[in-house]
Amino acid sequence: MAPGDGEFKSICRVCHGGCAARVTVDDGRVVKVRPWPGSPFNRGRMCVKGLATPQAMYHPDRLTHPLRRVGPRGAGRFARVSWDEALSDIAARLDAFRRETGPESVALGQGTGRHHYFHVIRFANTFGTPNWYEPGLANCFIPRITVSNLTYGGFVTGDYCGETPPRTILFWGHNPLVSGPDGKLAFPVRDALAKGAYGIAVDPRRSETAKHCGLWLPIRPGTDAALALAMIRAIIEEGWYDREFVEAHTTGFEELRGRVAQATPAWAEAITGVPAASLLEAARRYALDRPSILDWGVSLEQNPNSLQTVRAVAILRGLTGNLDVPGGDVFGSELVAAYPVLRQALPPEAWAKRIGADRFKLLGGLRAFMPSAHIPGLFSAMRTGDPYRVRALLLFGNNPLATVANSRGVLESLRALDLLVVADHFPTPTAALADYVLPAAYWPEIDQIIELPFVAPRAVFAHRKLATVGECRQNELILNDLARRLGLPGANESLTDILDQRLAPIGLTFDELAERFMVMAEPRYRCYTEKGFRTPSRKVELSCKALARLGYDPLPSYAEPPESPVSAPDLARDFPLVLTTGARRPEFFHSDGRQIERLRARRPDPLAELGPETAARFAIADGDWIMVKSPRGEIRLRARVTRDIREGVVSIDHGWWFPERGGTDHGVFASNANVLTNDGPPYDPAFGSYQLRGLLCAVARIEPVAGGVAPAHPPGDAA
Ligand SMILES: Nc1nc2c(c(=O)[nH]1)N[C@H]1C(S)=C(S)[C@@H](COP(=O)(O)OP(=O)(O)OC[C@H]3O[C@@H](n4cnc5c(=O)[nH]c(N)nc54)[C@H](O)[C@@H]3O)O[C@H]1N2
Ligand SMILES: Nc1nc2c(c(=O)[nH]1)N[C@H]1C(S)=C(S)[C@@H](COP(=O)(O)OP(=O)(O)OC[C@H]3O[C@@H](n4cnc5c(=O)[nH]c(N)nc54)[C@H](O)[C@@H]3O)O[C@H]1N2
Ligand code: SF4
Ligand SMILES: [Mo]
Repeated sequence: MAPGDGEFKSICRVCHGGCAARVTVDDGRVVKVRPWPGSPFNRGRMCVKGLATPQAMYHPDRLTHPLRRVGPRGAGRFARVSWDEALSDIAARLDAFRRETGPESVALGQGTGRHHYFHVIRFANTFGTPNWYEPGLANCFIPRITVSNLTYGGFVTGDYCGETPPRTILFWGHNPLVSGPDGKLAFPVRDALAKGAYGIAVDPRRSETAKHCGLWLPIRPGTDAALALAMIRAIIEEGWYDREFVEAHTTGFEELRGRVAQATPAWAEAITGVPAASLLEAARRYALDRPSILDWGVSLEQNPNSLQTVRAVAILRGLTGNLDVPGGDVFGSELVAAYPVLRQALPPEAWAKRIGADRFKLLGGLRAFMPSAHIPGLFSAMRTGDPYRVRALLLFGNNPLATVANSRGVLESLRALDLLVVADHFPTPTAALADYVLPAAYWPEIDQIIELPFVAPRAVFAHRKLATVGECRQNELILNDLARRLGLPGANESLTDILDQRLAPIGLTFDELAERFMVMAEPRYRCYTEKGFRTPSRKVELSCKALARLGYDPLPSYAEPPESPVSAPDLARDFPLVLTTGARRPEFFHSDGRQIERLRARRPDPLAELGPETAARFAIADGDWIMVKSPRGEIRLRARVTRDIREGVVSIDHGWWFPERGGTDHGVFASNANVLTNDGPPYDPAFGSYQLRGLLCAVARIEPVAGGVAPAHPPGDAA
């Protein structure tokens, strides 16, 4: 037995989740990952992705040492270098850019919220660049958080683990049995449904979650705000709202009532395709069969009316009093101190240079929850130099060639850079374009505290480094090393110093937390009865004054998606179907995991789901390879013909590339949903969100290859 061998408690972070796990280390290697039964969140269960952790960590493709580009950009030729060589050259070049074209010409990017999230912001602030991004700021989760803060003074989350079970759960554009996002794991949701909660799903697909629901509302993608407005109206006009709560704890009721006056069930049915009777039944149950959870997803944010869509849905909680009550939606918050992102280090003149901040005030302005750059604007600046040159991009856990809208535009942007640095676990298509590729640590290889502020009850766990693979390093340590070389403020603070600072409010050091593994807060309910809600009015803001002050509509409204059969009938002649992208799959996390054999074996091909009538119209059979085309491009996927989707809608997977394929782009343009999406305007006026769900498309069957045998990758691809 080597020192450090044994069995350890840890917490899986392949997704946002946070399943407590038992990790077996033998001879310095992680050999097994199993669930640990002591956490109320996963209760002794884990999913296939988490269980495949050892296969991912020791995969032959895993990046294990730093690489420097030796051929032309994109040729995919790299040479091994030491960490010192890589980081000293990167630091020298960043320093030169800072002096020549200003710190704002250096951008940082990261993928969806992972352990290093705040450290990337810390680095950007201390380096002096306002230009960092994360896909969620405009299109995922931050609109929900911001709207919750504005409407009821904090983010709320379903009380799945409390003593009072919910009676009704309204799942809106959300499939938590698969996605279990943001710290709320699939398992307690599954248990609540199994114990008899009545589920309602608003989803164009009868998703895994919808299959466990009593009522499915098969909505036309992109029209959620119309449905929500009509539900608001029904709840008000039928008298289903909580009168006492509304009178005592809300403002703007009469204005809201006026705003939704025309939003009849028939009006909403014509727009959304949801039968009026189902809409009324959903509204009645959610309002009256209490306590109710409203569990909402990313679909509400992937459209250019995200602010008002999220607002319309958020208001339902306020009208029905399902807020801060046992078995309803309760407040999450941080148990520990905020990560020291050193926001004050960013000079005021840099704030003004943040790309998009002048237009999208809740994305990049001073009132934004986590001020960041607008991704389409930033990528456009890389390729056009407008409003100024962005010359360098440092990426930590982001594969924009696969996951950012308008993949072809992203390629052009990345090619135009003077310096691209990519820290990742695997050689992705994005990494193939880099000047430096840095090997990042996997979750059992890092020290961190894993906080779950958006679960009930709130929890914090310690993550201990249990193994090291090759020369892989934790992202925070890479950034700290660069910060030291550049002489940035805070560079001498170690990661342990930071973790100890954060844990001070609960009176523990990182080592002490690691001993205990997990600390959980007592649940609290109805705090508003003492101090009111944490909004300026101390009430739930049905009409939101803060929005009005920023120049946005204080009341929710519906806007037809810009590319739809209604708003673009001419285009719809050539592209007659409605496209939605990115419904999550259990095996993969976005673009991750395609090289892990046991995951890929379960889902070998990218899928396009469509209904039997729609398929028949285009002579498509289940299992055929098809072309899905939008005004931006075309990709190939395998058809799944199913009754579990609204007719006239095509739902496609996102994040696809083919690690097994030759070439340097690994077929990232063959089946990638973002070849079809658009990152151009219109944008949501507050968040800068753009349409990923509710576009137009056409489909056609592709001739099967000889013998009808499924090709290893989509047919007809030149690469
Ligand atoms: N069309 C369409 N596009 C979408 C979406 C959609 O629904 N439709 N969803 C969007 C949403 S909501 C999001 S959040 C984004 C996600 O977009 P991304 O975050 O870019 O997606 P991932 O593929 O999860 O992560 C990118 C890379 O991070 C690497 N990685 C994982 N963990 C670590 C780590 O700890 N350190 C480092 N250095 N690297 C790591 C992975 O190997 C992977 O290559 O995609 C967006 N794109
Ligand atoms: N396994 C796995 N888990 C994940 C991820 C992953 O890639 N893989 N990604 C993580 C991330 S970053 C995120 S943001 C979350 C997202 O997780 P969720 O919020 O659950 O979102 P999705 O699964 O993308 O979509 C949920 C449902 O919305 C439906 N839908 C599509 N378009 C519309 C629409 O216009 N309106 C409505 N009402 N419904 C629509 C889809 O059919 C789908 O069933 O998942 C997280 N968890
Ligand atoms: S649900 Fe998420 S945290 Fe849990 S095992 Fe799966 S990947 Fe890991
Ligand atoms: Mo996301």
